[in-house]
Amino acid sequence: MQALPLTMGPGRDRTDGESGIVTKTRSKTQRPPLYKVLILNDDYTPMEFVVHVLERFFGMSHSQAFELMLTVHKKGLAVVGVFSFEVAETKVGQVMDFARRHQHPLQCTMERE
Ligand code: TYC
Repeated sequence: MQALPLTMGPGRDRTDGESGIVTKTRSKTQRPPLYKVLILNDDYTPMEFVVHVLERFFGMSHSQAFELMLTVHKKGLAVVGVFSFEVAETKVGQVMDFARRHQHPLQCTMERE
């Protein structure tokens, strides 16, 4: 059997029943959608609480967290990170639950990128 050039990258071999010509089915790999996690400003949540949330749930250093908190304070909101649906959903839940338990009105949401 003759070797065929692989010009189409990875894919499944198909053999046409009649002619025996080998063709390739292009495998279009779809990337899963990503979600932005946003944190929103409000007038009541203490700045230090927001900094703590960013350190605790988003693995930020104190200075990174402080800087992002100030961005939210000044601009109204900011993207904290971009994650898969499941990870974004978990982080939003953790932040909302933590804020509620401390009786702060801090809001955290997610949005498809
Ligand atoms: N605006 C709040 C204050 O002045 C601080 C704050 C920052 C609250 C960021 C929420 O996501 C937030 N105490």
